[in-house]
Amino acid sequence: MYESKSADNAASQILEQKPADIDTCFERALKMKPCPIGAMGACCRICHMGPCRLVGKDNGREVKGICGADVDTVVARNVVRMIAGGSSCHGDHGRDMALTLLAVANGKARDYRIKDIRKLNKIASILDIETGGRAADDIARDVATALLNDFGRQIGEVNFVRRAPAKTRKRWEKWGIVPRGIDREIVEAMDRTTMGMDADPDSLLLHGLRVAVANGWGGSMMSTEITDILFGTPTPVKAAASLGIFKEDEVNLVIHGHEPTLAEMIVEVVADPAIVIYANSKGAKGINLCGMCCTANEVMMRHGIASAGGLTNQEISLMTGLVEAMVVDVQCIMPALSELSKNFHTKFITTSRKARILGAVHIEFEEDRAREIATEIIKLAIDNFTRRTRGGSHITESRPVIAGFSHEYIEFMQGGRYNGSFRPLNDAIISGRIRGVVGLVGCDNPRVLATGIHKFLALELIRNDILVLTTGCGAAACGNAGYLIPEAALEHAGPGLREVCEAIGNPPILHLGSCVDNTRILTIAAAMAAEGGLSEEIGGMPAVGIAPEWMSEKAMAIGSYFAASGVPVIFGGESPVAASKEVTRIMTEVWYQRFRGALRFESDPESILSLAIDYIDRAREALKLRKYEPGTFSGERVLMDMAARRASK
Ligand code: CUV
Ligand code: SF4
Repeated sequence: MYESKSADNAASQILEQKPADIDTCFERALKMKPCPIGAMGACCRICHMGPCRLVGKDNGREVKGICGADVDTVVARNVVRMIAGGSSCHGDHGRDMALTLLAVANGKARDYRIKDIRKLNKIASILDIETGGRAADDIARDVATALLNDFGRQIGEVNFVRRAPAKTRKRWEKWGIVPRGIDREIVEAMDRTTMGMDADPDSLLLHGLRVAVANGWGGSMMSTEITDILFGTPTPVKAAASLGIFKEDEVNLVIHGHEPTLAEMIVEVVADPAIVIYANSKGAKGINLCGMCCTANEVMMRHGIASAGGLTNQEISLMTGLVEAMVVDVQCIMPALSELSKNFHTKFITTSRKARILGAVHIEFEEDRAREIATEIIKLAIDNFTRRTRGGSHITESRPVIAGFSHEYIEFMQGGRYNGSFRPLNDAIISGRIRGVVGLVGCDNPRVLATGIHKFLALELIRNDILVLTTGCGAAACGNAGYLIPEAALEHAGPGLREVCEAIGNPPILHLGSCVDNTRILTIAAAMAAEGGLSEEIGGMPAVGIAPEWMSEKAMAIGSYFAASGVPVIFGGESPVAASKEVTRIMTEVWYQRFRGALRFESDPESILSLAIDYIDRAREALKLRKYEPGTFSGERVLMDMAARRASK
């Protein structure tokens, strides 16, 4: 039996002191044996003739479901439903952001105002919305309306698909996966995977990709862009990360979940001198606002709010005994928090109608009363300060973090406001200083040494001169490990990557934000293709996605949109398609031929690393780039476009 624990230092210290009668996901992971049939994708419970378990042989023939569905069909349907589930989650997140933008534009959410007019104009111009001489609210109303139409559109194309490189779009057109409307594709996924519908694994999986593209270039991307418009496009900011961020003499308020709308208002209200005086009146020195999971990423990127970590730290944070209140909205919130909080003085507060948990205090968020609700929540936390019973976890270590690498800033840092471009990055890849780029993203997971595989891969990748872009709980894992600072480049990066980082002053691992902000990586990849000198499409770039500890359906959606966009993606853990050789082959090989991307599963961390490096080196070779050798680069910075490079061959 494996021992389930966390590779996060502070987390393991707290777990070691844990009273025996308290369970966390780590203990539950040890006790809960995964069903091996479900784990490999071979369980179908789509209709009530089943559930059918498609394992073993029957008189030498493959076992079929009662309806006759074979294992390939069942495995494919299960994956497509996962993609649909994850896409719904991030799609609804995008929809909520668009509705907030609309409410702000219509004066129905008066506590908010549009912070980034530049970005508003940029998005408006992508959507062909007139900006000249118009009031920001009018532009915002049109932008919100245009993006909201992406959900219910029946025919046509999701708007942001046009941001993908032309060659990438051609592949989508050829294989019929250009998404029409976000909701339509998800409904069709549910339809096709119902009993008696699509039984052809390839056809099913192609639709899975269509849903995923609607998520990546639709729901998730609009979420990122609108969040920037409303709350500001991130620029680098210093923050702290660790379970040691809680303060014994202050009110500790944790904001956990995903949508930053309420969190932004809480950030604003905790800075109000009147509320600080109120906290003082209860004997607290101040209010210490802390983030958890992707809400943490959102407010860290924009305000430098400290993060307590990712998925597996959520319960442990309460076990410090220092949390006056944890307020949650949607996504990745363990229902366990409600019961766990009863062991401490902690108030556990749910705020979304979509995510209610029994035993929680429910204060429903309404955007037209945002300030009032934020104030109510903060006061509840302050009033709870005097009820604190425990002395605290006495963990004080915390790591400095530099976050805030929006795609706009990454462009800016390579040459300034007027000369910003992706030329230097492309050149660094061409010259061999940077071997390639990896998006190291996704959840942390108690089924493995939690955050441990993220940490291992992060260091190994930068040692190999691979620039790492990170989001979500991967970013939290790297942050808590102390890897998100420029000094990490000096200490761990290979010579070429170090040189680039030193010239620009950036860390070798860039924190790009929350899970929806994986779309920033799409935007960067599209910009790299447009810049020239590498691939003309996203496919063929020396770039790989890795989600080594994934657990969420959202991860499956994200992995699939990267695969469809042309990025080979490697997921850790046991393969949820292991039961079907055919589905595995389609996702690994057929997708690679058609889209130059793939989604594959590999549980061994060393193998994940070598697979990733292999994809990168093969892409370099196919692009006829200099063979990567550590410490040797082509002397001068080459400034050639695709045509010039072709001519010189
Ligand atoms: Ni959507 S999806 S555990 S918090 S990255 Fe974090 Fe980010 Fe996975 Fe969830
Ligand atoms: Fe069994 Fe077919 Fe029903 Fe699935 S759809 S549960 S395989 S009978």
